[in-house]
Amino acid sequence: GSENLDDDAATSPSPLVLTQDELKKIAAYKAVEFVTSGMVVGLGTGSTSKHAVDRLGELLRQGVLTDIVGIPTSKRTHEQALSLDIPLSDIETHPVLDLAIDGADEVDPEMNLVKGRGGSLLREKMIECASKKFVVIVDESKLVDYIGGSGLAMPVEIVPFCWKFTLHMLQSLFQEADCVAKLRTSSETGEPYVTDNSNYIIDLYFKKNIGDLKAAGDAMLRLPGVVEHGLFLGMATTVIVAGKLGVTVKNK
Ligand code: ABF
Repeated sequence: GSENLDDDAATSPSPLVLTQDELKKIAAYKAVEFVTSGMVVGLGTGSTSKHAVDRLGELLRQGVLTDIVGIPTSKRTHEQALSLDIPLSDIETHPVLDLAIDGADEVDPEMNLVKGRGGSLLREKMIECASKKFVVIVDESKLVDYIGGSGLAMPVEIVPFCWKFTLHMLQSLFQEADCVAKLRTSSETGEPYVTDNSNYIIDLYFKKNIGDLKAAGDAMLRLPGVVEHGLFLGMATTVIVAGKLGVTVKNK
């Protein structure tokens, strides 16, 4: 009843207990400390990156940072950055970025990543590959002992043409890892989820360790219907992890 709720409110939460979103914000703000005036900066996608883009907009508005060019990794981030008056461009105009900041779905001890549960992996990979530095921002829930260790999806962007064929090929590729492949659908409409590049996403679920990550990534790219996969290997130069005990910054 309401009395119990009132009791709870009186005893918790303690002001020192941070929510997951507050942890994301701490990691994001820390990453923006790496941005200096004049930089070309890759702007990530997702709820963690959103805080970084907000912070960048704030520092520009305050005049603390000047002459920043942002390169958004999704239409969503493009809209957000526009609303914050962050000057924007693309990798055709700026083929080399100084820094990119983005979230991740899994981070292993070697700083390999799974990305793409937010649906923007292709643009993220293109832009983050073009960046001299790639700062990954996560709360500690994203840390895994090995890639696939969260039991959650590894996303693969594919062309819509005969998607069931590509789904089947992906699942067969990883049969030794007991892979189940599923087409991502919109929770509202049940229709296939469509990426910013008008493609579909297959989410791969593994019951066993997938083993050699480089080999797995290369094998996926060899399948003709595959556009890009969510394994980001050897790309992160810094990982910022916000946890209940504080923030850690790990460099390559
Ligand atoms: C992007 O957003 C994606 O690569 C990743 O899938 C997702 C992480 O989202 P969040 O920060 O909301 O957990 O970084």
